[in-house]
Amino acid sequence: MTLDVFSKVVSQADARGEFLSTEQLDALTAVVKDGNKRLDTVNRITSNAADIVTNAARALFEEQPQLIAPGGNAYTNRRMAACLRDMEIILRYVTYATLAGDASVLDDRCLNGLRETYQALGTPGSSVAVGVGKMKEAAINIVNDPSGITKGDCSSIVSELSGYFDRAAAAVA
Ligand code: PEB
Repeated sequence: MTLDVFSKVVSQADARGEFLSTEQLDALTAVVKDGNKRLDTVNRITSNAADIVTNAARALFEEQPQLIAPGGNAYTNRRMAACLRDMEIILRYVTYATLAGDASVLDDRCLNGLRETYQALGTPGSSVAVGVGKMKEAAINIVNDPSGITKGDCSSIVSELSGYFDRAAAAVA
């Protein structure tokens, strides 16, 4: 089930027939207090998505030139386009999970069955994972850029964000 951090806590508490605990309420309070950091993070990645995808793909092909050589998994415009599109889809779901504060949308709508899809296609999931790692580095740099934004501690949202990229990479590696 696709949930955000609030509905997730509600559904867990309801499953046990319990009120929300103090710890849960404290954690949700922190999410609300840091809401602007979350929205800024999503906004920055979203506005730079095309660059993040293109640069990550370029770096991947530099490291693994066999992918774009004749017979490679990203050889021909059709496969190259499919590859860039896949990276963009994964990045898009990472932004959704970051907004929701919960990985379920990423898991349910993107990662579920993706490894098997790549196996069936003969697409190297480990290479996709490397591409995802490169998008992660780029996204973190963009999010941490101190220019033009209120200064503050972004370590918590950045570590959450990294977790979603790691999850995507692990799902296909
Ligand atoms: C997943 N990717 C491909 C296909 C699907 C996905 C379902 C088959 C159908 C098609 O070609 O469009 N679709 C994609 C996704 C979701 C979805 C993530 C989630 C909701 O619905 N080739 C490489 C790189 C890698 C790559 C390693 C990093 O060399 C990807 C990019 N994906 C790639 C390629 C194909 C593909 C399809 C090349 C085409 C494979 C082929 O037809 O030979």
